[in-house]
Amino acid sequence: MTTTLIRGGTVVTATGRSRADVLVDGETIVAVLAPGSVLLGTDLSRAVDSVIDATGKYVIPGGIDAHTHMELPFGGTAASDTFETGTRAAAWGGTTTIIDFAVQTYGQRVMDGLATWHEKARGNCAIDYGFHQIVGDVNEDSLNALEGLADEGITSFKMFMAYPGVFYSDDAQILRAMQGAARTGLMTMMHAENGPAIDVLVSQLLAQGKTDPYYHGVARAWQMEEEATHRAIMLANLTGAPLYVVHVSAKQAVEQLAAARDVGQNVFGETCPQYLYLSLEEQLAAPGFEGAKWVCSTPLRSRAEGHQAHMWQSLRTNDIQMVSTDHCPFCMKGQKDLGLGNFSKIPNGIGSVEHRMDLLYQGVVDGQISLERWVEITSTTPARMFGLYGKKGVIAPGADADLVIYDPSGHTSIGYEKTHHMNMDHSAWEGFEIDGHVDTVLSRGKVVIDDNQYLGAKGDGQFVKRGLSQYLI
Ligand code: DUC
Ligand code: ZN
Ligand code: ZN
Repeated sequence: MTTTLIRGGTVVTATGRSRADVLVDGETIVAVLAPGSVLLGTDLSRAVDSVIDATGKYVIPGGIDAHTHMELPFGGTAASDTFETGTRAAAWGGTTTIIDFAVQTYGQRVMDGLATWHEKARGNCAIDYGFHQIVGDVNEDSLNALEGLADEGITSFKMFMAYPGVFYSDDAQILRAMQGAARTGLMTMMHAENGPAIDVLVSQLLAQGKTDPYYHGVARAWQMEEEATHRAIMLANLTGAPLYVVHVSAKQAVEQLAAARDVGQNVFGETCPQYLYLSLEEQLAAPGFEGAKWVCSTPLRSRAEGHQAHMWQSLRTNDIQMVSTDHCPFCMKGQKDLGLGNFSKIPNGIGSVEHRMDLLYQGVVDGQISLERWVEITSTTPARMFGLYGKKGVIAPGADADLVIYDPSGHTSIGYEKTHHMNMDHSAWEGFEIDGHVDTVLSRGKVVIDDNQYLGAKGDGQFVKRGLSQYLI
């Protein structure tokens, strides 16, 4: 077993920061020590196999991106990152665990869909990974399958109120699945947009010749998100199921969640970097077909209406609990361009798995969130929300040595095709400058990124079985 001492850094957790040394034995953190690293008279730096100097840097628990879609079949194509390329890019950006979505397609059995996702990921990942289960066909058989999901280490499942004819579940299906969730303690995750109403608006816009990417945002109006969020909350309220709404982008949807939480309902919301930084006016409305780079659902919202500022505020007030990426990359050539002349055919998704930690750290620099809150919303809460806490999301003896050494004096220019590691021919983040840098990344004790080099290997990452959410009551 290799022993490593990370010396001289400032250890930052969700609850505070302090100068401390971190001792790693094999894959596990074994001690967090007062600086100086002397234990029972022994200078630890002489006793260990390797020493990493973290002087002037932050030592944080590895990021957990609880919402990714590697290789997701969507819109007649598939997300361009494989588990290999996507998890390697995640490691570059200081994320050491992803939770991807296994898909049950319409007519398929849940456990068959899950088996397919295991096959895609097994032996290919650079970092640890878990799965949520997408239930694309709620029927008697899939409801029964949900009962056995926790035994597989999958303690959350997602349904869609959008995408009729693909992933869509109607209210009756959602109600039945939530009844199961209330019984089993599985977390219900919801894509909350009113899909059937959106489809009417899409047809009307196309009939008027409004075919540019911008109209994707017009069709998927905030009212569609607010209404669906409210409906999901009410169905969860009726059944007693815990509810986690994914990729919240509209301030009105946040208000629905906040109101439910205020009266004691166990509901949660996740947002994504794109809803903090990007907008309908600046990105989706870009000239020509450029806006296709930012077609995702829920869509980017209007800055004039104040959604982005409200989202940062919600992170401060805990009306939104965490930030994932909804990483779902598509190349412009051969993928996004399927929607030339018809915005509804543009595959939905943005690639961000590599940039989440940096983009949120910039929020610290800009005074939007505290350093501790950065760690909380990118690592600790995801771990607690999805049954990983203890092993992940914390720097403490017994935890996996998933660690990031982050340099606040460093700099990262993100986004250009040649400077990121995601399998994309463009970047949604081109031109973003970050006042910080991911220097070193350890994944279960192994240094996988150091000094701008990738030192890991395909297959380093293991499937992680998750327990129930810590947020259940
Ligand atoms: N939204 C996206 O942007 N892509 C994949 C699926 C989704 O819900
Ligand atoms: Zn979704
Ligand atoms: Zn998603």
